[in-house]
Amino acid sequence: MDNMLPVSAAPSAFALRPAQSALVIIDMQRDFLEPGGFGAALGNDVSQLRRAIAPNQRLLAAWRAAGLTVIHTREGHRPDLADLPPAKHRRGDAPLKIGDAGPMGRILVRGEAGHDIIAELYPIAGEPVIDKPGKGAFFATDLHAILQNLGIAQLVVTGVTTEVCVNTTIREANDRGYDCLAVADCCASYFPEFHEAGLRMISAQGGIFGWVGNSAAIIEAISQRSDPDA
Ligand code: TIU
Repeated sequence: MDNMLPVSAAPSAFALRPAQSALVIIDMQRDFLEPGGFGAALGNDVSQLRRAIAPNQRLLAAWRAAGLTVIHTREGHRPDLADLPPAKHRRGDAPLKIGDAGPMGRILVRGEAGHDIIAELYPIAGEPVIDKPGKGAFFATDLHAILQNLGIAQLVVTGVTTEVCVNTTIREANDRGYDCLAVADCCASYFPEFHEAGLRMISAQGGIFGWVGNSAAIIEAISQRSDPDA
C-alpha cells in the first residue's frame, strides 16, 4: 500500500498517494504561450500565461526526481484537419484560423513547431504525450486507458488555460472517478479573473470537481517521501 501524503489544499487537505497519482501538464504548447500562435491569433496577451512556466518547471523537476508518473497533453489537429469540427474551425473572428500558416507553422496542427510543447517543459523519454483534438484531455484520446493501465487514481493537474482545457479535463476526469488536484500557481489564463473563478469552481461546494493547491505544498510532500530520513 502506497503511503499517503497530506497536501494543504482547498476545500480540505488532499490525500496524495504518490504511486497512484499522475502529474498531468495540459497544453503548455508554443501555440498558446508564444507570440504568433493560436492564443495570440484569438486576440490574447500570451504574457499572461508565461507566469506558470517557472512553477511548472519546479514541480516537474521534483515530480521526476521522486520517480512519479508524468503525462503531457497537446491540443491540435491532423494535418488534413479531418478531425477538426467545422464549428470549432469557424469559431472566433481571428485573421488566422486553425490550419492556417503562422510564424510557427500551421496553427494548432500536429507536427508543426507551434503545436509542440515549450522547451522549458519538454517531455523526456517515458512520459506519454496525449494529442487531443478537443479541450478535454479524455475526449477522443487514449488517456483513460493509459491511466488505468498505470493504476492511476489521482491527477495533479497543471497547464493552460485554467478555465478552458484545465477545467474541461478536470471535469472529464471527475466523471471518470479520478480525484483531481489543480495546482493554482502552475495554471494560467489569458484572463486573470477567469483563472481565479476557474479554480474556485473546482473547489467550491466541498470540492465539487476536486481540490486546489499550490506547487510548494506538493513539492514539500513528495520531497519528504524521497527523503529516507523523513
Ligand atoms: N483559448 C483558450 O483559452 N484555450 C484554448 O483554446 N485551449 C486550451 O486551453 N488549451
